[in-house]
Amino acid sequence: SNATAAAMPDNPNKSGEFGLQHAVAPVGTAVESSDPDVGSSTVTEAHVSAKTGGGSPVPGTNALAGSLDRVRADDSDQVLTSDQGVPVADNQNSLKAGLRGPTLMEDFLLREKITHFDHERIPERVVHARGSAAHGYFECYKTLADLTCAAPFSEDGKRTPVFARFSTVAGGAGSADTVRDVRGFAVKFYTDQGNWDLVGNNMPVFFIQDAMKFPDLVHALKPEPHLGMPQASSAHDTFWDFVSLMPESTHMLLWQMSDRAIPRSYRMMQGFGVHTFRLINAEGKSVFCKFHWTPKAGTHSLIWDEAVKIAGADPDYHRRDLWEAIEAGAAPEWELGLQVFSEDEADGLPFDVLDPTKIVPEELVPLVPVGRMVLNRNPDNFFSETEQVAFCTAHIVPGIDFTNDPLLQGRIHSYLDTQISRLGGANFHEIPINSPLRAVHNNQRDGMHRQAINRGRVAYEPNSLGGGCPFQAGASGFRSFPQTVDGDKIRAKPEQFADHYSQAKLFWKSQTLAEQLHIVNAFRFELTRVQTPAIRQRVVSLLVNVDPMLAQQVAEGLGFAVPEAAPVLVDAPTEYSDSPSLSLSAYPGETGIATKRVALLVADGVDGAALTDIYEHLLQKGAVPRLVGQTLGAVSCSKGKLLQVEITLSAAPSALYDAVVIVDGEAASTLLAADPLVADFLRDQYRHCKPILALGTAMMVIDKAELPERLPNGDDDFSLAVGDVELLDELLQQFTEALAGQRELGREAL
Ligand code: HDD
Repeated sequence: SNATAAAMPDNPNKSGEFGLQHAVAPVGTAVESSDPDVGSSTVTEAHVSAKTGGGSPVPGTNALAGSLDRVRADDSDQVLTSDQGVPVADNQNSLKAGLRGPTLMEDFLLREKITHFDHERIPERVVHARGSAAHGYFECYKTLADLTCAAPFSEDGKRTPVFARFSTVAGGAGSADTVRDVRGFAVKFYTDQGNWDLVGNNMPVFFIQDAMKFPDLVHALKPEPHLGMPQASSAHDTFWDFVSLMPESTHMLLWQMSDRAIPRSYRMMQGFGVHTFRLINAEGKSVFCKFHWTPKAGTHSLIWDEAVKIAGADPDYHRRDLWEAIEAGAAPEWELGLQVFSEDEADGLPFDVLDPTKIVPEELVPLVPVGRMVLNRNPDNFFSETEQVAFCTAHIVPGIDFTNDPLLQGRIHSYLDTQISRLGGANFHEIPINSPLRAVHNNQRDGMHRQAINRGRVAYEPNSLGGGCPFQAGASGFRSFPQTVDGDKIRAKPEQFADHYSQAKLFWKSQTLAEQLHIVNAFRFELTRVQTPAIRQRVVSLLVNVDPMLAQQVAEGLGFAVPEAAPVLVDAPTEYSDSPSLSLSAYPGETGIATKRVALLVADGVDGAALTDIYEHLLQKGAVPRLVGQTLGAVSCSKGKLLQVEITLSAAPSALYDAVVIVDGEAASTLLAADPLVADFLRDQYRHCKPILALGTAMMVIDKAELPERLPNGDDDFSLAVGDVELLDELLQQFTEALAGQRELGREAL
């Protein structure tokens, strides 16, 4: 409700949304933003800067939230004006020569309004066009000063504001959230040494090894150019044509066909920096490092059939989920872990750490938790923040450096370059969401849309007229790691890059049986959509090198015999033992049932007392219960008070809920059992491996839907909590435990 939202600490200045009484920042009031002093612009509990907007920071408050106050506009209690601030008397009628006459050229108000409207759109991102973002902070557990002088890791408990954007890759800005795709995981750290962008994905490897192939990959992936189809999908000929001719993509293809590509929520997926990066400490000593984000809510994915249904029922599913969790105060959280290794250790690994199609298995280099990211504030304006945010792999800060990964090297150019076309010029760093908390001082000048009013006559260095300012930071500034480089100019790859299948094998054998089944089904689906038989065959010939059974099962679905294996280019491919951390089942999560959505199916005659108890129980544990009925309005209850239906079966189908509850009540159960929508609802809940709680007469509804009582292998189905009303407490506990964990994938016949 508005009352609870207004009481929320993280969104204090969205007054317009919460009624006039909350208006605090009328148009034109600027919050002090002078003197953003070095080193004090990152909020720890001890630090505040002028750019934070004043006041003592509440722990967990984002310094950026304050710094953006200077540009936040609030229309509460304000008169409508033109862009020039002229009060507008009539916003309904254009200025005409006579009541029925033509519109006058002099109608500057009409022309200003229409002109602005005509130019409201900017080019969408060439990839990752569809995304959602939020503000928050990164908190370092303990200083990492021995490894890096990077600002976010300089003190125990230090908090650095962040803005994180999650995205799909292939689809346009208006495409559905739940398509099969890689997800972007981009984090901008507003550190007190400038902005650091960690622009990663929810998978730790990539399709290609060299940036030279990126435009080819994306052209193959995007809708085919002659007919503009398919939208937001890799299931078409050009994509599979390209990857089948690029055996280095095999490892990534397994990740992309796995459940990682259909996450339940942005809040429930891992993030990876993908490349090997460098950390450098104050003495100039350097180590290699991989970045991992692990969600506190655990890793949870959709079932493919469910993902398809959600794409229709709620194309904004992930966007809504992120927004609602944050508005409800259930701030999503990830732990940052590092894999740190020396260059010598890297030399001893059985693969090249500069190859972005390879992971560093956690069995070889352990993952060390170093901090956490909490996202606790939604943007105020989608365009100004989420759309205009410009991530760039070139944005690094002292203490962090690149490696020679040839994919990363190309990205360093691409991200800066693309913003110039997308955001209209070289001054995109001045757009508020992109501007660093640390003040910018240099001799870059002019250009489209310049905001800063640089004072004085000096815009060059060295100078004497400006007292030599701004002066070089020297040792405290950014310095590249002085790696020795010696070699011939050459267009080629190291030999180890050619070991394309070993890690794909490692991934495959580290999956549970249920996960493997999903991978097989995904390959079958995508390749069935491919029309060219030779392409299908070529993909399967890559899979033969991963696992003959995998190839066999995919080939069976496509109706052909397993083809010969694609050539293996290395003499002695690496043998790995399996790596349990590569299975999604490794991360059940720590947040219980919080934010999980539960449908309580109701009809007249339902046991209102039990229903209210269960509803309260779910609310208390942070879940999101909804009374789902056949129509809106009140239902009369056999016990307890009248209850209002919140949403109907047809408006919010099963796929939108993580679990379902039906309580006792003869009349209600009879009505529900007779409704084919209810049977569909339950079958989908079952098929999507979700917990079901049914009490007393509700058993007749379950029977009508013909749900199996046991798992296909004969085991008990713990996620099916069905029984007499007297067992309510016990069954509710069983149901809650099932809902807190991962899904009962054992329901799917293997
Ligand atoms: Fe990229 C956007 C992640 C390879 C060129 N990329 C983009 C975004 C993410 C990634 C998360 C969206 C950022 C946002 O939310 O605004 N990209 C990756 C990862 C890669 C990768 C994890 C491999 C490890 N990308 C990659 C290569 C190139 C690009 C090799 C070009 C040589 N990526 C871009 C881009 C985009 C982009 C064209 C589109 C919009 C943008 O940058 O700002 O420059």
